[in-house]
Amino acid sequence: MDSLTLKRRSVMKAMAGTAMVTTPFFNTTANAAEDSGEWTGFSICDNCNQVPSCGIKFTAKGNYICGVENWKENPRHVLCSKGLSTLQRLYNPNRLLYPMKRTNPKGSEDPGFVRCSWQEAYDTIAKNLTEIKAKDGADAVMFYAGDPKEPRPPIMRLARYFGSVHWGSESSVGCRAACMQAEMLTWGRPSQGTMPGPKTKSFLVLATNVWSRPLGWWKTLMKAKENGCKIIVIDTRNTKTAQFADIHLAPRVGTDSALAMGIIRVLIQEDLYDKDFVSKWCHGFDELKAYCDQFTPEKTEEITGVPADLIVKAARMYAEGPGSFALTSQSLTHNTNGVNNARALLLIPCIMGYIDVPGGVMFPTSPKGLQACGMGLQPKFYEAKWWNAKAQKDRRLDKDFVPVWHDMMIPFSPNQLPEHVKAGKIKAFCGWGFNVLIWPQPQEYAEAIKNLKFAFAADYFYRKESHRDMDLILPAAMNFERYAPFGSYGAKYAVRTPVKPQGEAKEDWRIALELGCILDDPKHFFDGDPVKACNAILKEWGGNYEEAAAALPAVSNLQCAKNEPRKFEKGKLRPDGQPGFNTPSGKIELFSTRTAKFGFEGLPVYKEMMKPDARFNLRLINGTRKPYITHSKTRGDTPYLLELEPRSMIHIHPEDAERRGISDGDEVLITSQFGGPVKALAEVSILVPVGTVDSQYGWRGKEDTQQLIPRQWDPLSGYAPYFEVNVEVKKAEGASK
Ligand SMILES: Nc1nc2c(c(=O)[nH]1)N[C@H]1C(S)=C(S)[C@@H](COP(=O)(O)OP(=O)(O)OC[C@H]3O[C@@H](n4cnc5c(=O)[nH]c(N)nc54)[C@H](O)[C@@H]3O)O[C@H]1N2
Ligand SMILES: Nc1nc2c(c(=O)[nH]1)N[C@H]1C(S)=C(S)[C@@H](COP(=O)(O)OP(=O)(O)OC[C@H]3O[C@@H](n4cnc5c(=O)[nH]c(N)nc54)[C@H](O)[C@@H]3O)O[C@H]1N2
Ligand code: SF4
Ligand SMILES: [Mo]
Repeated sequence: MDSLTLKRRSVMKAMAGTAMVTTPFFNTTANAAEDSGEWTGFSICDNCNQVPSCGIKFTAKGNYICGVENWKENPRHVLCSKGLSTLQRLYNPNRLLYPMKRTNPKGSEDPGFVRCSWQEAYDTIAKNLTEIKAKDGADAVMFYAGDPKEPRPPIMRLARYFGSVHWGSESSVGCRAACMQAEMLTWGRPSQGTMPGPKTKSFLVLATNVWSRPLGWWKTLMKAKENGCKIIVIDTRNTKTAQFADIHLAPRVGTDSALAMGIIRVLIQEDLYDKDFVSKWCHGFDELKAYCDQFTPEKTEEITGVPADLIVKAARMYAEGPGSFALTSQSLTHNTNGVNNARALLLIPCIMGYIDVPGGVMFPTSPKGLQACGMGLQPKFYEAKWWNAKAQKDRRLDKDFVPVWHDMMIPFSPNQLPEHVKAGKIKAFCGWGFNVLIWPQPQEYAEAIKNLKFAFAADYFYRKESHRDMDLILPAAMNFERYAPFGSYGAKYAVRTPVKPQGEAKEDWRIALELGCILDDPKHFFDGDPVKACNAILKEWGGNYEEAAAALPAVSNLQCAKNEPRKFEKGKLRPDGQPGFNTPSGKIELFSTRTAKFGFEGLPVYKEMMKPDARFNLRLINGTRKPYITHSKTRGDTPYLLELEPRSMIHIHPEDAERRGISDGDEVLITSQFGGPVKALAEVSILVPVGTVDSQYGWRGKEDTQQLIPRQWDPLSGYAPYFEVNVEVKKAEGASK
């Protein structure tokens, strides 16, 4: 018997009978679960996944959760429609509850999935991955997580110990990480801005949709306005936030770099910027000044569509600051000049010197090394050093595709998966929450999955378009059924008291850790126990899962340095302790030495978007957020949300609708140069400006708008132009209301 088989056996033995972990502090819950008494529990919502997750308090009878409400001690505690309806998802009869294996050859319309045991599933995975590693090397196995952010830390650890550098996630396909990249290029760390406080005089909302934020976001904004803070919204559409703003600048999609340069020019010409801060702490001001000179208010109006006088007015208003901003968006980066568009806007608070000052953009202090869960949670846990070492970096397949991204980010860009599979460089795929509809031209990614030697995915549901050609599908436990990860809110953390998973579902952390125990040393994987893994992370910051559970409903604290302004002066923003910022020049980079090093422009320059023509004459924003939709997920999983919007809808301006003979509620066909026609219902609305339509991505079949998007990329991030393409919209033949 080989050592792999031995390890597998011992793990399976240890797992036998562990339907529920029996750590002592769970006894009350576990007993309650058995005797069907009523009890109160706590969990974290994972439905919109991008925000720090909201806390949920629930009432259960035995193992059955019968009600959810706001967990008011949690820093995020106002549940939205999606959070409140997670119970419908939990008890959806279509849930995937058992491991499934295919019985028909790949490519068959019916894959013939049948139930199998976890033992068989793990054996199959171990056998295939070990064989591929022996023959083609560990890098031929790709590890991936889609939008779900919670499972990522142990998957990264699994990839690292398996030895594959090919870890990719939705953040490296196309989410907020390209904005993060813009932030890092500018001041050397991620910062999506600081919500306005008592000292904030002006606040820029950068392409952030109120419907994408937790409800508390809107309340903070309303309060700031009441306190006299001026709100400037830069958003192509006439959103709720835009209507409430003091000034709404509505640039055409993808023209934000021109708008930013126009604003910067006013600030420089009128001597409103912070000269002292710029000369001491910024790199590249002269280049910026020379470049922005061409963006006169009139020229900027011509490019962006924003009236010249409004540009001047907004610049002056922001100069009244201290001012801050919110860049929680993904939208700015979803075009072929995306990172530059985001970077250019970030330079506005920089030249105003609003950086790390009260009322401005305060970089928060967090427990040392704490990162967003989606980026791995803790460098020590996912072993950042290993990922960043040259030996690993050099092997990554995205090195030539996106050199700047490759240089600075840990997840590799998986957007060339079809090419890598064709070239025989990727042979196997291990996915958690995998959805082909995330990509433009999804059929090419589905084809790539089909052509792999081996693929599995863990999910809540069986998704035909993504899973049909996989070898195995594993049932993932939902948020109410899992311990890991804890909710993380700066220096505070919140733990969960889960119910027992339905069927044979397992939490993602457990699946990744158990696979680690089988493929590597169980000691590296906390014997497969998610709570032990959380404790290894929390220990670094003085936290502990059991103690935090005993303190519920209160949330607990982690060790964290006190925040103070102007940390850059005291060497607190750089790993070497020197004053300045963590960029190659040590300063805020108005001109990026990093992008220049790779042959790109150092300044965040303006570039023209794809041109409309006589036929394809409406710009499509393919995927803006709505309060009751999350990506592709909420459509079939949650009947309540589906009831609110049962079909793909597009917004079209009344003038554009009239010109095309389209009335509210008509069925329309959308076509682009790259695909279609795709069906949707029209909602005639001034939410969108003339010349622009918006849609929801994530609908399936004839409503799948991803067919309209080409596989073209922003060379800095590798992101697709989801929001750049021009389309034709016409009334469907015989369409009626
Ligand atoms: N309800 C809900 N909330 C969510 C999600 C969800 O699916 N549903 N998803 C979560 C995730 S993963 C993410 S990444 C975030 C995304 O969060 P956001 O980026 O805030 O959401 P979007 O609605 O895509 O875009 C924000 C705004 O950008 C504007 N916009 C589009 N293109 C441009 C442009 O070129 N320039 C300017 N200035 N404005 C532009 C749009 O009009 C829109 O109002 O939301 C998170 N929250
Ligand atoms: N056209 C267009 N494309 C886009 C975007 C856009 O705005 N427009 N937005 C981009 C952005 S910002 C994002 S974040 C992505 C969305 O990223 P996707 O990965 O496409 O997100 P989802 O549709 O939520 O699908 C995720 C899958 O994960 C499963 N799942 C959910 N939670 C869990 C979990 O905890 N564990 C496991 N194992 N599975 C789970 C769901 O059932 C679903 O099958 O799309 C990107 N693509
Ligand atoms: S905003 Fe809504 S969906 Fe997002 S975490 Fe909070 S309750 Fe869940
Ligand atoms: Mo996202």
